[in-house]
Amino acid sequence: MSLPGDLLNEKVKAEGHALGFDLVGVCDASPPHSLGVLEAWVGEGMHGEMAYMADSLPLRGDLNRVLPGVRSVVAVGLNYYQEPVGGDVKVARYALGRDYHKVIRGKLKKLARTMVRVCPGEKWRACVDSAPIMEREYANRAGLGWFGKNTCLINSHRGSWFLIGVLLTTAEVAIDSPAVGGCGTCRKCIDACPTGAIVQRGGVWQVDARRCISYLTIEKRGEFSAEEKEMIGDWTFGCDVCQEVCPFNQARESQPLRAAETQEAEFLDRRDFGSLEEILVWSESEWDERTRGVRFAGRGLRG
Ligand code: B12
Repeated sequence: MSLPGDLLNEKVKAEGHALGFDLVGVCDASPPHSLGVLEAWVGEGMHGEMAYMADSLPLRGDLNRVLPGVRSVVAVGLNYYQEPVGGDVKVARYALGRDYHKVIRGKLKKLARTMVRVCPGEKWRACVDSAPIMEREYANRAGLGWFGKNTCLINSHRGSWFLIGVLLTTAEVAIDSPAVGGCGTCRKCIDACPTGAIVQRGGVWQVDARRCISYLTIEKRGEFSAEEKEMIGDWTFGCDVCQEVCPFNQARESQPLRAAETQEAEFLDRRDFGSLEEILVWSESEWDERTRGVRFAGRGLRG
């Protein structure tokens, strides 16, 4: 027999926090409200060459496709903030350590195993970017944060330096309130973005991936045009500019959780080289050996 929904909510939060998640919340599994925003974004071609974003569109409207009978969504957030220490090659903070997909999925699977014991007969499925799920919307509905103008999910106390994972379940877990907040008149991220990638469409702020340094350095295949090279500057994997300038990410005495260093040892900077020149003399096997499992190594030595 399963526990009542409110006790399940308490249990999943306690277990989630014990596993190291900084944020845990629950929402219902009804279809996403913002599918139209995604459709318009893809319709305008803002996804660039990320064909998976267009191909998976028809699947994103119903979580039953991912877990038949799903009733609740547990959303988790894991802080990855750190000051880079390992070298002078510019890598976005989320990619300095072990691949977050592996780290979060590992913890979510542990959480799922515990919850199966608590409510036998119910199903739990861990997802981190791996399934066609609008993670930011469900995380918003579960109370983790609200949509900033840079499109990142921002938690009023913690800012936006957290990664998201979700655990779908057929169990009926009591839900939390959606996060509310907003950027007000602030437009620091829009003005600071070196490539003008943050644009407004129909009153909603979006990132035109084709101009986003993160997309250009991680997702885009093939050669860069001269304009793209100029846009990328000295970033080698991802970009943090729109988060670095965000007021919600500035440490303050009254907000000790903003830009607090991550407690996740697996995320710590694993670059063991100083400069790009050093890497360029490595062999493929040396690269594989020295960057195994590290997120920024995703594009390989040539990348
Ligand atoms: C494709 C993708 C990218 C693309 C496109 C980014 C983008 N903004 O769309 C690229 C490669 C550029 C990218 C970059 C980055 N990404 Co990315 N990315 C994704 C992915 C796979 C899908 C995002 C998506 O659906 N985009 C389509 C657009 C239309 O959706 P959206 O921007 O989320 O917009 C929503 C809001 O605008 C919302 N909305 C706006 N107003 C309102 C109001 C209400 C009431 C509601 C309900 C909704 C709503 O509606 C839209 C649809 O839901 C997600 C993982 C996932 N499965 O969701 C990770 C994800 C969004 N990325 C993440 C990260 C960390 C990054 C980077 C910071 C990495 C880096 N340092 O380089 C950058 C940040 C760039 C930026 N400012 O977005 C995290 C974000 C965590 C967070 N706190 O928000 C995610 C969630 C991955 C994860 N599992 O943690 N990413």
